[in-house]
Amino acid sequence: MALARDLRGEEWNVVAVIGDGALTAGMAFEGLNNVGHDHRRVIVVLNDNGMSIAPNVGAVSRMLEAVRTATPYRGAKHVVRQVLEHMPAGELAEEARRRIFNSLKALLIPNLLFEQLGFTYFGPVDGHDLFAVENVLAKARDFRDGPVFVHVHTQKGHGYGPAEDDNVKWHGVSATGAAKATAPQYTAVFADAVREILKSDERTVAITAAMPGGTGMLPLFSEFPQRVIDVGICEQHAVTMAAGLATQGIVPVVAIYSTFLQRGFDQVLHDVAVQDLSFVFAMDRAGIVGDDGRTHQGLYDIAYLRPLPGFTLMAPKDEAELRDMLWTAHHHAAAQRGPIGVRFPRGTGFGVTIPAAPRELPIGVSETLREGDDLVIIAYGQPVNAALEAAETLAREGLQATVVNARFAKPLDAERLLALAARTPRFVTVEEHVVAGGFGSAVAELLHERGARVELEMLGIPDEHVDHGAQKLWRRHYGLDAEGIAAAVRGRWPQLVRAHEPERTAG
Ligand SMILES: Cc1ncc(C[n+]2csc(CCOP(=O)(O)OP(=O)(O)O)c2C)c(N)n1
Repeated sequence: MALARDLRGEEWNVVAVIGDGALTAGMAFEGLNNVGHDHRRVIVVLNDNGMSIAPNVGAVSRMLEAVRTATPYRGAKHVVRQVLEHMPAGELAEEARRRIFNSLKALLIPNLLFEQLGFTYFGPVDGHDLFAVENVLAKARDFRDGPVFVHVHTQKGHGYGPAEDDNVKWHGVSATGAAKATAPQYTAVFADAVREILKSDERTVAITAAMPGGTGMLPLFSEFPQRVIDVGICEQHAVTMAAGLATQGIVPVVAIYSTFLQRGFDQVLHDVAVQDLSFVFAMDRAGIVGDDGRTHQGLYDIAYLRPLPGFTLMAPKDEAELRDMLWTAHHHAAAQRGPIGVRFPRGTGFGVTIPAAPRELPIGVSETLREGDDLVIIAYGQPVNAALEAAETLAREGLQATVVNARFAKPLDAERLLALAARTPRFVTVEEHVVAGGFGSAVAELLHERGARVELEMLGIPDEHVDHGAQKLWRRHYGLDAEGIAAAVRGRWPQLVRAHEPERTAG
């Protein structure tokens, strides 16, 4: 925006506000680097509360913490000036003065990083002191010589008791009135499965990018202090760092939400897949995420991972299968068979029994849950249960569906699907993902490639963005619940429904 302003020769201010957590991302530094180099008038306000969602991590965070406790910048500058005033005058002395000034500043003020990047540093200022903030912002506004960095200290949750007491929990809150959970959260099952894996294999390292709580991994940090790592909000680095570990025979389990892994796509491609490294990607919040809204929808991961050679992709039908899939993924990666991803949804499981020990699942093999001769419903991951329910509804209307839990989007269970295609050439695919490039697409590609003639109905998210809203409502809206799947079948093959309509008694 500032560049556009300058190209047009206009005069206005551009203010970028960033959190200290967000500042751990590489892109933030790419921006600072560019603006600092151009000496462009931009005001960057750092809202520094020492917290990401959880306590912030990293060397920059440590540097910012040092600023909190250091001599205030203005005071330090004053001390430096006083020292210099006692130096003799003259040209040589002027150069010495400049050098001494810079060295002393560097010694006294830890945040010279921003100054070295070409910014003039204002602060730190108490963000809860309105007058102080107004004052420093006015100075930043009127400053004419290049970019300005305004460092504001705040307290996360300030002024609201519950949030001050537990600022991690209160980072974000859901709508009130949510139903009491009757089954475990997928996230909790995931964390237990990771614990099981960390215990079973010392070569395993689990990595999160600033989501220790969100991924459920928080308790694992104290249990495995060396092998559970938070790298900050930098998914790209998380992936490439894990790639480095994998080159040394370590088995990384990288837990990143589906939507955030998008940030690390090129790293997944170049630093993992191209290098033939073996890896576990655990993609939480895959599918419709509900209250988190448009930016957090996990609707693209199949499409962006499926084309990468060597990748294996799985999705569990319930929480017990999630645990088996992580176990399977770990074995696969530990045996150096390439990168493997497991996507699982936000929210609670189905309350199924979790067996005593995890099982290793055969790669690329589906599970048939129900047999019927009229059509085949193949679901991937979370919608499997809805597909089963739809099949039962349809059965009451006299229409018999086979229901397949696909388990794998790559490799597909080609043998089974082609056998079904030959027997029952009416397929419905169901996934909580965009239809373009997703699981249904994979099935369509397979059928086309093998010359199988099948009438194919692909259910998923159409070509539009999905906004904030309860998962249940969106599933209904897109016809991804049992009712929607049954309706899609009736709509696509009305002749099947008619064929089974109860005969009317004449007369
Ligand atoms: C790319 C990406 N990774 C992770 C997250 C999850 N996340 C949301 S807010 C947040 C913490 C942000 O901390 P900070 O920038 O310091 O802002 P604050 O909430 O403290 O104001 C994280 C990690 C995200 N939104 N985007």
